Amino acid sequence: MDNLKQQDKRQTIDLATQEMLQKAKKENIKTAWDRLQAQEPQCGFGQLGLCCTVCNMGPCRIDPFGEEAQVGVCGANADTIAARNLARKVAVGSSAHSDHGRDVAHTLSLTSESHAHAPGGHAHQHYTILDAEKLKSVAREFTIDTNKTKEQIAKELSKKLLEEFGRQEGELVFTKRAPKKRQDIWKKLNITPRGIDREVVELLHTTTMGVDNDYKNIINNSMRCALSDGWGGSMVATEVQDIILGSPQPIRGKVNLGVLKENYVNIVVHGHEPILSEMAVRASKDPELLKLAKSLGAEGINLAGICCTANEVLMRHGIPVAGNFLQQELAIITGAVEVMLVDVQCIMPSLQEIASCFHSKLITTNSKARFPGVIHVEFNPENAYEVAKQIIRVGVENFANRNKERVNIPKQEMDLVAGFTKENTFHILGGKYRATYRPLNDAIISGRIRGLAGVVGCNNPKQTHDYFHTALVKELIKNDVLVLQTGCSAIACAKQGLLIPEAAKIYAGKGLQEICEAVGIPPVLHLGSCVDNSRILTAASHIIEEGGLGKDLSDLPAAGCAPEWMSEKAIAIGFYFVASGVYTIFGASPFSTLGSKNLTDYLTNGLEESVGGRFEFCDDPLKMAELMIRHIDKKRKALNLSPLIYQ
Ligand code: SF4
Ligand code: MSK
Repeated sequence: MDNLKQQDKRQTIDLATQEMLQKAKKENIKTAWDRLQAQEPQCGFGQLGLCCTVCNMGPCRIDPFGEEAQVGVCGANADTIAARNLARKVAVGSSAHSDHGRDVAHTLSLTSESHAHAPGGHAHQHYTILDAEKLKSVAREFTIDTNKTKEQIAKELSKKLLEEFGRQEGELVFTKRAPKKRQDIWKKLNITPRGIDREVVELLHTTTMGVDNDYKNIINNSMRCALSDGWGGSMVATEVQDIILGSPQPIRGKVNLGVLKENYVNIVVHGHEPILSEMAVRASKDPELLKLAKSLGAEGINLAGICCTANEVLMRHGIPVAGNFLQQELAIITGAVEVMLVDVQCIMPSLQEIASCFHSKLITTNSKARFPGVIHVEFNPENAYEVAKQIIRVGVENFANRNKERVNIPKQEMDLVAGFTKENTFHILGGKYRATYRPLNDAIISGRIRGLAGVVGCNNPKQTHDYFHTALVKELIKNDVLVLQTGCSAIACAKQGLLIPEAAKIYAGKGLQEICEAVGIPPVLHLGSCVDNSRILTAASHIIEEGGLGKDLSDLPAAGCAPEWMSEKAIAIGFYFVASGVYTIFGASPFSTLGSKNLTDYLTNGLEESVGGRFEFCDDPLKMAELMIRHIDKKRKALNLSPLIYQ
């Protein structure tokens, strides 16, 4: 374990964020950074994972210095308590992604039956099958005869996808995308995921009082649950969103709070599920609403996003991204947001209080995510366009209430290119007529590209906002590592100009630079939202299939990292990456396991022997880069690859 070291004491490296934090301070508005300060010192037992509230004989806590209580009332020791606490987080994280997947699969079902149509509405007011090719290719994986209409295929596919959630036996169909060797490892360890819901329920069951007391077994079951997310729920979400909303293509966009526009009605979409925000994009172009906006003195309607909903509408429509997780409050503090429309996940409970300091209206749309006293407009796929239009109308009408004296939109905005997928990235690398991973594999084999890194995850006010993402990624590309990103991490690096093709010349090593310049891609590829980490799994499987880089995902010269994570979903992602054979580093504080030396050792060392991947905890971005590069070089050596061309 590395020393946990905070390199940068600033709250954020992002100038727009700095400016808004000053405004917040001046106006006496509290943000996540202030609330963190108010919480300090945070609970030491919680940090070590040694507090248990599982049953009513507790709460129990283990003395970390070994002087007093070493077991809870029931006899559970530090290993059991810390492992159970962690497993519950894996279950929650997996359930969040997977429930998202279920909702999207349900929308596919409605689409196939024409229920997702507004009565009498125009085509753009409906969900339709926008990527028929992908529909057919996914349907074939489920052994569906594709010699039928799109709607018939969609109906059968949605049924089979929904059955994956309730499946009691067997294996999730998407696990067959993994290399054969990886599938065998899962079988040997009995961690091949069965049904998605089953894995979450079973894991939760094992963590209740008096069930599983073997920390290794708890971690193995946690891996099976997380695999049902990565190769199940998240993969369903990604694939079906591509089918009904269209597969992304590389697209230019803009990022940071400067995308909010002073003379426009600003509507900000925030959360994770793109089903409603897709309709918000369409409704923001509605002539009736545009006319109304103009009649109220606005030049138009400006839609922007926060967090992963932002990534979804960016990838498919080039809608600008106002910011990542820690900027959600700051977007409202600009004083220029008429409506913040939220769906589910990563929405700070503080938003309503902050919105109430301005004219801004917070609107919830999903019965799973309500806030007391907040306007709720329930959305479902059948009424999506109408709901989106209704919400945007609220925003347009609210424009008149904006206090212009209090508006302060930072100037910072940056260009980016997003919209890479496991399919199109390699069309690009292979050229129009060579849709193959061969050129990518050859670039790695020949030593132009050193390896691959997945850098993903959130922000956390415990760390200098955006610094860890960008310092790590700059160091990786400087060393010829091609970086794949999702989530708030991609937004962080985009704000620093790393997601434009020109970044290759400025920041990348010579080998990576040559590849990027030859095909016109940035050295950092934005693959989408958090559920789109599943794109990284399938891309990695295709690379193995292409040949020359080993037989299993753990053979690849590749590593993963979540430098500024905060969400339980990040833990689930980490578990499915590690269980898929990937060396994965987590920044910020470790998973609250340090109170159990055995458990921490198992996560950071023991797992490698069984699954080929393992966790690392480190709080220094340059050290993270060094560790990832060291791992990549170790894998290159094991594969007997050529030395790097330029080193
Ligand atoms: Fe305490 Fe055991 Fe109950 Fe946890 S399960 S609260 S350790 S008695
Ligand atoms: S939104 S899960 S803060 S990446 Fe996916 Fe960002 Fe983390 Fe939420």
